[in-house]
Amino acid sequence: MKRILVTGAAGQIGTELTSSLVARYRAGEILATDIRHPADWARDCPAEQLDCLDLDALRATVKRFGATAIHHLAAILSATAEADPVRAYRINMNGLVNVLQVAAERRCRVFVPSSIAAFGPGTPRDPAPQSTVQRPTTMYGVTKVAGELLCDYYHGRFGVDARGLRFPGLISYAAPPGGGTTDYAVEMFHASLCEGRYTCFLRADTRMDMMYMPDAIRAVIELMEASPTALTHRNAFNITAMQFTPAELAAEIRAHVPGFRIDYDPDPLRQSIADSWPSRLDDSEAREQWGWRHEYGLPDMAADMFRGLHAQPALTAAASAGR
Ligand code: AKB
Repeated sequence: MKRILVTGAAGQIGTELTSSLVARYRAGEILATDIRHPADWARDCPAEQLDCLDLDALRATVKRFGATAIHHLAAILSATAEADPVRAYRINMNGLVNVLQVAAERRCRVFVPSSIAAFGPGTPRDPAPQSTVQRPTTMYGVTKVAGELLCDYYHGRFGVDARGLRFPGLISYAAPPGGGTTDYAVEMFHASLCEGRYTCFLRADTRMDMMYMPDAIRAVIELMEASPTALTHRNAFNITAMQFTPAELAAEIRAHVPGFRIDYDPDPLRQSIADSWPSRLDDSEAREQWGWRHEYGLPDMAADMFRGLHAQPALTAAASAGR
Protein backbone atom coordinates (compact mmCIF):
# COMPACT_ATOMS: atom_id res chain seq x y z
CA MET A 1 0.00 0.00 0.00
CA LYS A 2 1.16 3.54 -0.77
CA ARG A 3 1.79 5.91 2.16
CA ILE A 4 2.85 9.33 0.85
CA LEU A 5 4.31 12.05 3.06
CA VAL A 6 4.29 15.55 1.53
CA THR A 7 6.60 18.29 2.86
CA GLY A 8 5.85 21.93 2.07
CA ALA A 9 2.19 20.92 1.68
CA ALA A 10 0.91 24.46 2.28
CA GLY A 11 2.98 25.94 -0.57
CA GLN A 12 2.09 26.66 -4.20
CA ILE A 13 2.71 23.14 -5.55
CA GLY A 14 2.05 21.35 -2.24
CA THR A 15 -1.51 22.65 -1.89
CA GLU A 16 -2.66 21.29 -5.23
CA LEU A 17 -0.51 18.17 -5.22
CA THR A 18 -1.89 17.11 -1.84
CA SER A 19 -5.51 17.48 -3.02
CA SER A 20 -4.75 15.52 -6.20
CA LEU A 21 -3.04 12.74 -4.24
CA VAL A 22 -6.05 12.50 -1.91
CA ALA A 23 -8.37 12.31 -4.94
CA ARG A 24 -6.24 9.64 -6.60
CA TYR A 25 -5.44 7.46 -3.60
CA ARG A 26 -7.13 7.71 -0.16
CA ALA A 27 -6.95 10.48 2.44
CA GLY A 28 -5.52 8.04 5.01
CA GLU A 29 -2.63 7.23 2.67
CA ILE A 30 -1.43 10.85 2.55
CA LEU A 31 0.21 12.86 5.34
CA ALA A 32 0.48 16.59 4.57
CA THR A 33 3.24 18.40 6.49
CA ASP A 34 4.52 21.96 6.50
CA ILE A 35 6.58 24.24 8.69
CA ARG A 36 3.34 26.19 9.25
CA HIS A 37 0.84 24.84 11.78
CA PRO A 38 -1.97 22.90 10.04
CA ALA A 39 -4.57 25.13 11.73
CA ASP A 40 -3.53 27.74 9.15
CA TRP A 41 -3.90 25.49 6.09
CA ALA A 42 -6.42 22.73 6.87
CA ARG A 43 -6.40 19.91 4.29
CA ASP A 44 -8.70 17.04 3.36
CA CYS A 45 -6.20 14.52 4.79
CA PRO A 46 -4.21 14.16 8.03
CA ALA A 47 -1.81 17.08 8.46
CA GLU A 48 1.07 17.90 10.82
CA GLN A 49 3.61 20.60 11.46
CA LEU A 50 7.09 19.42 10.43
CA ASP A 51 10.40 21.21 9.92
CA CYS A 52 12.54 19.21 7.47
CA LEU A 53 15.67 20.76 8.95
CA ASP A 54 14.98 18.71 12.09
CA LEU A 55 16.35 15.30 11.05
CA ASP A 56 15.11 13.48 14.17
CA ALA A 57 11.57 14.84 13.79
CA LEU A 58 11.53 13.94 10.08
CA ARG A 59 12.82 10.43 10.78
CA ALA A 60 10.25 9.89 13.55
CA THR A 61 7.35 11.15 11.39
CA VAL A 62 8.30 8.99 8.39
CA LYS A 63 8.60 5.94 10.66
CA ARG A 64 5.35 6.55 12.59
CA PHE A 65 3.36 7.16 9.39
CA GLY A 66 5.04 4.23 7.61
CA ALA A 67 5.76 6.36 4.53
CA THR A 68 6.65 4.52 1.33
CA ALA A 69 7.18 7.77 -0.60
CA ILE A 70 8.15 11.35 0.23
CA HIS A 71 7.19 14.30 -2.00
CA HIS A 72 9.64 16.96 -0.83
CA LEU A 73 8.28 20.37 -1.81
CA ALA A 74 9.59 22.57 1.01
CA ALA A 75 11.95 25.12 -0.61
CA ILE A 76 12.72 28.83 -1.07
CA LEU A 77 12.16 30.19 -4.61
CA SER A 78 14.46 32.33 -6.77
CA ALA A 79 13.72 35.97 -5.87
CA THR A 80 13.30 35.26 -2.14
CA ALA A 81 16.54 33.27 -2.17
CA GLU A 82 18.48 36.28 -3.48
CA ALA A 83 17.22 38.36 -0.53
CA ASP A 84 18.81 35.91 1.95
CA PRO A 85 21.09 33.43 0.15
CA VAL A 86 22.42 31.77 3.32
CA ARG A 87 18.90 31.00 4.57
CA ALA A 88 17.93 29.69 1.11
CA TYR A 89 21.01 27.45 1.01
CA ARG A 90 20.27 26.11 4.49
CA ILE A 91 16.61 25.35 3.83
CA ASN A 92 16.96 24.03 0.28
CA MET A 93 20.07 21.90 0.88
CA ASN A 94 19.79 20.72 4.48
CA GLY A 95 16.10 19.93 4.08
CA LEU A 96 16.80 17.84 0.98
CA VAL A 97 19.75 15.92 2.39
CA ASN A 98 17.66 15.04 5.46
CA VAL A 99 14.82 13.77 3.25
CA LEU A 100 17.20 11.68 1.12
CA GLN A 101 18.94 10.26 4.20
CA VAL A 102 15.63 9.20 5.79
CA ALA A 103 14.48 7.81 2.40
CA ALA A 104 17.65 5.69 2.30
CA GLU A 105 17.03 4.39 5.83
CA ARG A 106 13.30 3.68 5.30
CA ARG A 107 13.46 2.60 1.61
CA CYS A 108 11.13 5.39 0.44
CA ARG A 109 10.65 6.60 -3.13
CA VAL A 110 11.34 10.37 -3.30
CA PHE A 111 10.06 13.19 -5.52
CA VAL A 112 12.16 16.37 -5.64
CA PRO A 113 11.23 19.37 -7.80
CA SER A 114 14.11 20.92 -9.70
CA SER A 115 13.64 23.96 -11.92
CA ILE A 116 14.57 25.74 -15.12
CA ALA A 117 16.70 27.72 -12.63
CA ALA A 118 19.17 24.82 -12.59
CA PHE A 119 20.45 26.31 -15.87
CA GLY A 120 22.36 29.54 -16.42
CA PRO A 121 23.64 31.91 -19.09
CA GLY A 122 26.04 29.27 -20.50
CA THR A 123 23.18 26.85 -21.31
CA PRO A 124 21.70 26.80 -24.84
CA ARG A 125 18.58 28.99 -24.51
CA ASP A 126 16.10 27.52 -26.94
CA PRO A 127 15.82 24.73 -26.21
CA ALA A 128 17.92 23.75 -23.20
CA PRO A 129 18.79 20.07 -23.67
CA GLN A 130 18.19 17.46 -20.97
CA SER A 131 21.94 17.04 -20.36
CA THR A 132 23.93 20.23 -20.84
CA VAL A 133 25.92 22.96 -19.09
CA GLN A 134 24.48 23.74 -15.62
CA ARG A 135 26.16 26.87 -14.27
CA PRO A 136 23.35 28.96 -12.71
CA THR A 137 24.06 32.45 -11.39
CA THR A 138 21.42 32.45 -8.62
CA MET A 139 21.53 30.83 -5.15
CA TYR A 140 18.22 29.12 -5.94
CA GLY A 141 19.82 27.64 -9.08
CA VAL A 142 22.91 26.56 -7.14
CA THR A 143 20.69 24.65 -4.70
CA LYS A 144 18.76 23.08 -7.58
CA VAL A 145 21.92 21.79 -9.30
CA ALA A 146 23.35 20.55 -6.00
CA GLY A 147 19.97 18.98 -5.20
CA GLU A 148 19.98 17.13 -8.53
CA LEU A 149 23.48 15.85 -7.75
CA LEU A 150 22.37 14.72 -4.30
CA CYS A 151 19.51 12.74 -5.87
CA ASP A 152 21.99 11.05 -8.23
CA TYR A 153 24.32 10.36 -5.31
CA TYR A 154 21.66 8.80 -3.06
CA HIS A 155 20.38 6.74 -5.99
CA GLY A 156 23.85 5.46 -6.94
CA ARG A 157 25.23 4.99 -3.43
CA PHE A 158 22.17 3.85 -1.45
CA GLY A 159 19.68 2.80 -4.12
CA VAL A 160 17.16 5.54 -3.26
CA ASP A 161 14.40 5.61 -5.90
CA ALA A 162 14.77 9.38 -6.46
CA ARG A 163 12.79 11.14 -9.19
CA GLY A 164 12.66 14.81 -10.17
CA LEU A 165 11.28 17.35 -12.63
CA ARG A 166 12.77 20.60 -13.86
CA PHE A 167 9.67 22.78 -13.71
CA PRO A 168 9.32 25.95 -15.76
CA GLY A 169 7.28 28.80 -14.19
CA LEU A 170 4.03 27.44 -12.73
CA ILE A 171 0.68 29.18 -13.07
CA SER A 172 -2.28 28.47 -10.80
CA TYR A 173 -5.42 30.14 -9.47
CA ALA A 174 -5.65 27.92 -6.38
CA ALA A 175 -2.60 28.91 -4.35
CA PRO A 176 -0.48 32.05 -4.56
CA PRO A 177 3.13 31.70 -5.72
CA GLY A 178 5.82 32.52 -3.19
CA GLY A 179 8.76 34.65 -4.24
CA GLY A 180 9.57 33.38 -7.72
CA THR A 181 10.66 35.29 -10.83
CA THR A 182 7.88 33.78 -12.95
CA ASP A 183 5.23 34.98 -10.44
CA TYR A 184 4.43 37.99 -12.64
CA ALA A 185 2.13 35.77 -14.71
CA VAL A 186 -0.15 34.90 -11.77
CA GLU A 187 0.01 38.50 -10.51
CA MET A 188 -1.13 39.74 -13.93
CA PHE A 189 -4.26 37.56 -13.85
CA HIS A 190 -5.21 38.77 -10.36
CA ALA A 191 -4.49 42.44 -11.15
CA SER A 192 -6.49 42.29 -14.38
CA LEU A 193 -9.60 41.36 -12.39
CA CYS A 194 -9.01 43.55 -9.31
CA GLU A 195 -7.55 46.70 -10.86
CA GLY A 196 -7.85 46.38 -14.63
CA ARG A 197 -4.15 47.15 -14.94
CA TYR A 198 -0.75 45.72 -13.98
CA THR A 199 2.82 47.01 -13.75
CA CYS A 200 5.12 44.17 -14.75
CA PHE A 201 8.50 43.69 -13.06
CA LEU A 202 9.95 42.16 -16.26
CA ARG A 203 10.49 43.67 -19.73
CA ALA A 204 7.68 43.21 -22.27
CA ASP A 205 9.80 40.88 -24.43
CA THR A 206 11.07 38.49 -21.72
CA ARG A 207 10.19 35.08 -23.14
CA MET A 208 9.94 32.41 -20.46
CA ASP A 209 8.97 28.77 -20.24
CA MET A 210 5.68 28.21 -18.35
CA MET A 211 3.25 25.47 -17.35
CA TYR A 212 -0.29 25.37 -15.98
CA MET A 213 -0.49 23.73 -12.56
CA PRO A 214 -2.81 20.83 -13.55
CA ASP A 215 -0.16 19.69 -16.06
CA ALA A 216 2.58 20.02 -13.42
CA ILE A 217 0.64 17.99 -10.85
CA ARG A 218 -0.15 15.28 -13.40
CA ALA A 219 3.55 15.16 -14.32
CA VAL A 220 4.51 14.50 -10.69
CA ILE A 221 1.95 11.71 -10.32
CA GLU A 222 2.85 10.08 -13.65
CA LEU A 223 6.58 10.26 -12.97
CA MET A 224 6.13 8.76 -9.51
CA GLU A 225 4.01 5.93 -10.92
CA ALA A 226 6.44 5.15 -13.79
CA SER A 227 8.38 1.89 -13.69
CA PRO A 228 11.83 2.48 -12.15
CA THR A 229 13.43 0.64 -15.05
CA ALA A 230 12.01 3.16 -17.56
CA LEU A 231 13.95 6.10 -16.08
CA THR A 232 17.54 6.86 -17.06
CA HIS A 233 17.68 10.19 -15.15
CA ARG A 234 17.51 10.23 -11.35
CA ASN A 235 18.38 13.93 -10.98
CA ALA A 236 15.43 15.53 -12.85
CA PHE A 237 13.65 15.47 -16.21
CA ASN A 238 13.08 18.62 -18.30
CA ILE A 239 9.35 19.22 -18.90
CA THR A 240 7.70 22.10 -20.75
CA ALA A 241 4.28 23.27 -21.94
CA MET A 242 4.27 26.86 -23.34
CA GLN A 243 6.50 29.88 -23.83
CA PHE A 244 5.32 33.50 -23.80
CA THR A 245 6.37 37.05 -23.01
CA PRO A 246 4.57 39.45 -20.63
CA ALA A 247 3.26 41.33 -23.70
CA GLU A 248 1.81 38.12 -25.19
CA LEU A 249 0.20 37.16 -21.87
CA ALA A 250 -1.28 40.67 -21.58
CA ALA A 251 -2.80 40.32 -25.07
CA GLU A 252 -4.36 36.98 -24.08
CA ILE A 253 -5.73 38.47 -20.86
CA ARG A 254 -7.20 41.41 -22.82
CA ALA A 255 -9.36 38.88 -24.71
CA HIS A 256 -11.05 38.14 -21.34
CA VAL A 257 -10.75 41.57 -19.69
CA PRO A 258 -11.28 44.22 -22.40
CA GLY A 259 -9.38 47.42 -21.67
CA PHE A 260 -6.77 45.67 -19.47
CA ARG A 261 -3.70 47.92 -19.33
CA ILE A 262 -0.09 46.86 -18.81
CA ASP A 263 2.96 48.97 -17.94
CA TYR A 264 6.54 47.82 -17.51
CA ASP A 265 8.91 48.77 -14.70
CA PRO A 266 11.62 46.07 -14.81
CA ASP A 267 13.15 45.15 -11.48
CA PRO A 268 16.91 44.73 -12.13
CA LEU A 269 17.27 41.66 -9.88
CA ARG A 270 14.32 39.67 -11.23
CA GLN A 271 15.07 40.77 -14.81
CA SER A 272 18.64 39.49 -14.52
CA ILE A 273 17.38 36.18 -13.07
CA ALA A 274 14.89 35.77 -15.94
CA ASP A 275 17.55 36.66 -18.53
CA SER A 276 19.87 33.99 -17.13
CA TRP A 277 17.36 31.15 -17.73
CA PRO A 278 16.61 29.32 -21.00
CA SER A 279 13.37 30.34 -22.72
CA ARG A 280 12.39 26.72 -23.42
CA LEU A 281 13.30 23.27 -22.14
CA ASP A 282 13.71 20.27 -24.43
CA ASP A 283 11.49 17.63 -22.80
CA SER A 284 11.87 14.89 -25.42
CA GLU A 285 13.46 12.44 -22.96
CA ALA A 286 10.50 12.79 -20.54
CA ARG A 287 8.15 12.19 -23.48
CA GLU A 288 10.07 9.08 -24.58
CA GLN A 289 10.82 7.51 -21.19
CA TRP A 290 7.60 7.92 -19.20
CA GLY A 291 5.10 9.28 -21.71
CA TRP A 292 4.96 12.92 -20.58
CA ARG A 293 2.53 15.13 -22.58
CA HIS A 294 1.32 18.62 -21.67
CA GLU A 295 -2.36 19.49 -22.18
CA TYR A 296 -2.55 23.26 -21.69
CA GLY A 297 -1.22 25.94 -24.04
CA LEU A 298 -1.63 29.70 -23.49
CA PRO A 299 -5.30 30.15 -24.60
CA ASP A 300 -6.61 27.07 -22.71
CA MET A 301 -4.64 27.99 -19.61
CA ALA A 302 -5.92 31.60 -19.62
CA ALA A 303 -9.55 30.49 -20.09
CA ASP A 304 -9.27 28.01 -17.23
CA MET A 305 -7.50 30.55 -14.98
CA PHE A 306 -10.38 33.02 -15.40
CA ARG A 307 -12.93 30.26 -14.78
CA GLY A 308 -11.12 29.37 -11.53
CA LEU A 309 -10.59 32.97 -10.42
CA HIS A 310 -14.22 33.94 -11.08
CA ALA A 311 -15.27 31.06 -8.81
CA GLN A 312 -13.37 32.58 -5.86
CA PRO A 313 -15.77 34.75 -3.81
CA ALA A 314 -12.98 36.83 -2.18
CA LEU A 315 -11.47 37.73 -5.54
CA THR A 316 -14.84 38.51 -7.11
CA ALA A 317 -15.59 40.86 -4.18
CA ALA A 318 -12.17 42.57 -4.51
CA ALA A 319 -12.73 42.88 -8.26
CA SER A 320 -16.09 44.65 -7.82
CA ALA A 321 -14.63 46.94 -5.13
CA GLY A 322 -11.54 47.85 -7.17
CA ARG A 323 -13.18 48.69 -10.53
C1 AKB B 1 10.81 30.79 -9.69
O1 AKB B 1 10.48 31.70 -10.47
O2 AKB B 1 11.69 30.90 -8.83
C2 AKB B 1 10.17 29.43 -9.86
C3 AKB B 1 10.97 28.54 -10.73
C4 AKB B 1 11.09 28.83 -12.18
O3 AKB B 1 11.51 27.58 -10.27
N1 AKB B 1 8.85 29.58 -10.37
